[in-house]
Amino acid sequence: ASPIIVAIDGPVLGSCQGLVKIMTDLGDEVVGFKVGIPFIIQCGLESLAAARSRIRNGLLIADLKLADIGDIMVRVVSLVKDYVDAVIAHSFVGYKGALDKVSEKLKEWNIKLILVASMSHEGSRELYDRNLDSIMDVVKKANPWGVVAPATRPDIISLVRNALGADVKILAPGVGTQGARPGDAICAGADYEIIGRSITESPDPKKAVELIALEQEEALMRCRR
Ligand code: BMP
Repeated sequence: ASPIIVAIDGPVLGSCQGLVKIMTDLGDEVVGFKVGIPFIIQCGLESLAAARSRIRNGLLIADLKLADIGDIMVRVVSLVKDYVDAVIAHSFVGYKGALDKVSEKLKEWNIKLILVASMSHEGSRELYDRNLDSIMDVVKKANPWGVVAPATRPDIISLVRNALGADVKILAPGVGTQGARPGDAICAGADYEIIGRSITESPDPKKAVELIALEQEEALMRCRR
């Protein structure tokens, strides 16, 4: 499979049931799928449950962007824990009384924790990037399976990789619609590229994935030469 995680931020292929179809069609071509809040609100947990019961290959991530006190974040995750392999939380809430509780509970539930280390939009510089050292301290304490870092700013990906070492997965959004080129984030140290609209809104998502995968391979050949 190519190092792509497909972001699903709403009904796909024209409906909520499209999730099962796109996961079936692309399941062998990509590493996994990230389902966002717009999809969960619009399509409901039953759509997620349907996808989980039918599709078993690939990672299924609930992008809840949790940012609350620990007890409430745990309560939110308990609602999706039977349907997903991983959840995404913000790191700026800190460890004590927040991510400590999430981290502990997720271990018990065998669900992977992914923390936002930095974001792909311009405003991320205002808070996340300016405080990257403190953010990295929080991330290290929470000991997540993976972090999100921006494909739009590969220099930040390299800093995050250096700070966290090789064992933490780096998932990089911002490819395609937001302007980053396929493969550049991986060249900078990311493991996977999170890609949404340029796949889900393509008339032929499978073809879109094939073209992106090709571009990733070409970029890797250039940077690893
Ligand atoms: P798209 O490729 O359509 O721009 O989608 C990117 C996906 O990654 C969206 O689901 C968005 O919520 C997510 N994302 C992002 O774009 N930037 C971040 O910094 C963090 C994200 O999770």
